Amino acid sequence: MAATYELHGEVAVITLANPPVNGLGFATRAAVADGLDRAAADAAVKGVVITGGGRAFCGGADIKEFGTDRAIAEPNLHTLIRMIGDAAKPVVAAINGVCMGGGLELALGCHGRVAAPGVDIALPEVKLGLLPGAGGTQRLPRVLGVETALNMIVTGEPVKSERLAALPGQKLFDAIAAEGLLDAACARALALAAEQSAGKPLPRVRDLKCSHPNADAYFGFARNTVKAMAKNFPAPGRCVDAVQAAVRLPFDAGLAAERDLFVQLMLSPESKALRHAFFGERAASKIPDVPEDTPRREIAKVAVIGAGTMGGGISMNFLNAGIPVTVLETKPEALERGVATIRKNYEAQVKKGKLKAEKYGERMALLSTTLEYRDIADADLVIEAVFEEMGVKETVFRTLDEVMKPGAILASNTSTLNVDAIAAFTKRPQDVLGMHFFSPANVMKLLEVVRGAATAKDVLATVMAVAKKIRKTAVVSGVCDGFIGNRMIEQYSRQAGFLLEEGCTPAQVDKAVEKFGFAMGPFRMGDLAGNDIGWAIRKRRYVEKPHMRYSRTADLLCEKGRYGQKTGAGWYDYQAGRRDAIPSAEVVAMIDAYRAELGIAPRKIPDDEIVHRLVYSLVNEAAKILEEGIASKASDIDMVYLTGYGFPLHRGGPMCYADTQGLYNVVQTMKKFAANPLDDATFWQPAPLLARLAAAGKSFT
Ligand code: T1G
Repeated sequence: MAATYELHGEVAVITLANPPVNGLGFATRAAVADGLDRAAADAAVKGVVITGGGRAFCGGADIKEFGTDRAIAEPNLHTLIRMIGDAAKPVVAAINGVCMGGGLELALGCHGRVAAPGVDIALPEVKLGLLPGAGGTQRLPRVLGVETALNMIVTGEPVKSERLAALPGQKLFDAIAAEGLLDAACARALALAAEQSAGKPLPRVRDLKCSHPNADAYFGFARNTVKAMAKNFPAPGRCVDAVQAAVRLPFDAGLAAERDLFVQLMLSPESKALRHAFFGERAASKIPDVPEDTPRREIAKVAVIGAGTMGGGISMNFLNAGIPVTVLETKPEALERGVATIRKNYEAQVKKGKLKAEKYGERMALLSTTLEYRDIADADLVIEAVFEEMGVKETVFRTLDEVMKPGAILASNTSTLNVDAIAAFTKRPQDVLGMHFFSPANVMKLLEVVRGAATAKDVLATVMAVAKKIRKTAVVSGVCDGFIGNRMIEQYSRQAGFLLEEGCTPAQVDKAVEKFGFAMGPFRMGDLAGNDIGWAIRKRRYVEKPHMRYSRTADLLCEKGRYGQKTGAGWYDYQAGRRDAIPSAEVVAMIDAYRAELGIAPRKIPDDEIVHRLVYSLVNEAAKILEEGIASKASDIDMVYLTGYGFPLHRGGPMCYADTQGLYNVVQTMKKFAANPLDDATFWQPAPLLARLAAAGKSFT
């Protein structure tokens, strides 16, 4: 049942019942409409209350229905809200838990609104690349004022109900009911019925005036502010247009203007990308063969082996979540250095006002250090973050196997080494897995959870739940060289090197990719992360994959000691203490000389070829990863790239972007790349899955 109907004295109470957040899907809308009809037909009913069952009043329109007939099937949200406003008897919303998007728009269509304190009130549509499409841009300004409403609509951020109720002159809430929300709402409905009997018309938000004393100046300012913050996203600007229409036009004309803007945004690639990312984030935590109710182990204490950059950052994630951490090192000075770095990071946040001093103290109080393995024996989860060399991992995991209590989860932060091999150093491979954090570990959202062949399901379920607690986007990867992200980035880096050989400069490649939307191009990224890291990995791969050709340009750079920002020079030059990447004549000359040595005549390479060779190299490798089962779904791969590699959110990730280009077109473009003798024809053979989907006119997602 998508909504229930029951009488509370002379008031009919309609309760939304579409768990988990009472999304206003077709069934729910139809059930509410039926309830309204029943109440209208029942002479004993004097008023109606609409409320939400479970933990939410309503989380908005049912996004899962978007793009299907059900989303617009009558009664659609507009019709339902109009039915409420036109009802002969008063309809009051009793607002609990969460009231967002279409849910708030439904409440705004009611004649009255009573909320519990602490309710999250929001119009978050902009986060999906949309705008409130059921009257929110026309009604919210009428009850909160233009500026407060526009700010909420453009940011999409929730505001607590009691804060809004305290705003002078607000007409959003008739009351805040700390207790007996339903009774208070029923009383309000009966009071409105009594006023109505005395000849007072039912109050409707649409009948309120909407104005601003300096409208043109204010909206001009708002438009400029929004343009600056929403570089690749059209929705915030359209939100300004819709709210301005509320000031300029009569209500129904404003509603029509809002509708037009909403439809434009719904069809935009940016909104499709954002909706894809919304569901992708939630889908990532679901592992096909691990049931949601798999029991989890309790993680009350964590140990981290290694107090280096990664170990320190990893520790901070748990301290931030209020989980005690013991950091183990082999030398006191390493511990001191590690703790000093954690302190410095927190102090910087306190200085910027991002962290309260007492919170900083609380977190540091949860941190302890030791040189003795016996001191971490009772930890529930231990994360190894030592030097990326299998011999060192072996020593650590053999020791952990000896020391750790039964049932402790043993995780490695390795970024490429074989997790099954690591698990084999222990007698408890079922308790071993990879937790690959991305640097800086206390900042980057992505966590690759690497599932070993023996990793137990409850260990996986536990780590996925811990990841949510430390606010990471966890994606499960199988075991292969580089897991998901780094295996794909290897092909991306190869293409970047080939582009230099064929005629590009580092700056040209970076500019093209940054124009596409990446936070940083491959060469600026290399200078930031350290070119020597890739150098070390390539040396290992030259041995393991002799057939795989790489451009020598990156090796030549490292042989000159140009590791990047940390050595003051990399692909770019850097001035002391500054991070600005200055194109380097020396590096361009080095590439020119190397190109001449290879006998390659440089050619002008267009930006779209640069972008497509880099992005489609990710897509082709990803299709193999998907087919091999290393990743279980395409959206997981997109989440890896959106949260760990700076892939532009408005493109939705490599797989989503390939789908918007059409897989047929992707394959045709790859054929052109395969025909380039200076490229890698073998690599550009479409992955079998990609070829099959393209031939069948299908998509990844
Ligand atoms: N539609 C469909 N499913 C939804 C949903 C929605 N609006 N909101 C959440 N879910 C699913 C979610 O996918 C997950 O599913 C489960 O509910 C729990 O979500 C006309 C057009 C409400 C604050 O943008 O912000 O109204 O993975 O894990 O942490 O103007 O969900 O379990 O299968 O996030 O407690 C506008 C989006 C829609 C709100 C709850 N509304 N949702 O957070 O749970 S567009 C939104 C949220 C609209 C109108 C327009 C959060 C939440 P599964 P969760 P949570």
